[in-house]
Amino acid sequence: MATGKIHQDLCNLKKKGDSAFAVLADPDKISTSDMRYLAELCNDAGVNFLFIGGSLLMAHQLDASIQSFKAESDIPVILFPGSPAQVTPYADALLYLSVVSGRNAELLIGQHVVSAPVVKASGLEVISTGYMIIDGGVQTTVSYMSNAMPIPANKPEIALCTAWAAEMQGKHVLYMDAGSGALNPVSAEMIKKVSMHTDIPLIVGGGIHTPEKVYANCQAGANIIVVGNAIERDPLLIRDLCQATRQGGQKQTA
Ligand code: 1GP
Repeated sequence: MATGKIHQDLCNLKKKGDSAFAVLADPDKISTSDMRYLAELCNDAGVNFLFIGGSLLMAHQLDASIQSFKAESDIPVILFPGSPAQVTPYADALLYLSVVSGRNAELLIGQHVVSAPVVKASGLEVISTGYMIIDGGVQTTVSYMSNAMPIPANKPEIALCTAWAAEMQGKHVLYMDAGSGALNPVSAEMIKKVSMHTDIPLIVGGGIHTPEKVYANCQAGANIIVVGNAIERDPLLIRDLCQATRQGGQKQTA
């Protein structure tokens, strides 16, 4: 399948050993007017991507949130959907997630079949994603909603074999997620193991709060760092997290 510009950008990050920063916005938690403010902060800090979506959305303002953001920013908007109902043509790309860490057939292929006509018609760039939920020390929404066991945090070899399987199945990217609000983010050791031995871009998120952890993850080989909760609590953190990503990515390249 032909891939698009955003996927190419991610492949370039992997090739160069570099990192980029993504803010995760949950449209249930941010008002559409605050999305404009968030866009300004992202522009000023040099954020690379906006991820948008949630395991469970109740407020029906996904389209309006994306439109508000796009009114102020050219940063690409990537859907990170918790369900097929979160596919909308207002975004630029879709992380087409298969929960490869679980054994729930619905999240491996079932919901993809159901949503295929909508995804096809959307015109979105589709980025096929091997999504790996890693135990973050607490039951997260994604872990509960996926009805599947996460990969144990202290088993990097299971993470690597899962990543290999996803890569050999032809997934475009890998996403290791400790889940939003995780107590323990994915360890640098696990990131390094997966990154060193795979050739597709690696996205890492869940429970990341500090520039130090961002920097360590970039050095370990993460190509995109995703932060949601910490930025909801303190939007001004975006600048420091972005800077840590640039510094960590350069270090990875060196
Ligand atoms: C969750 O990776 C994201 O899917 C972000 O997690 O909200 O904990 O930053 P946080």
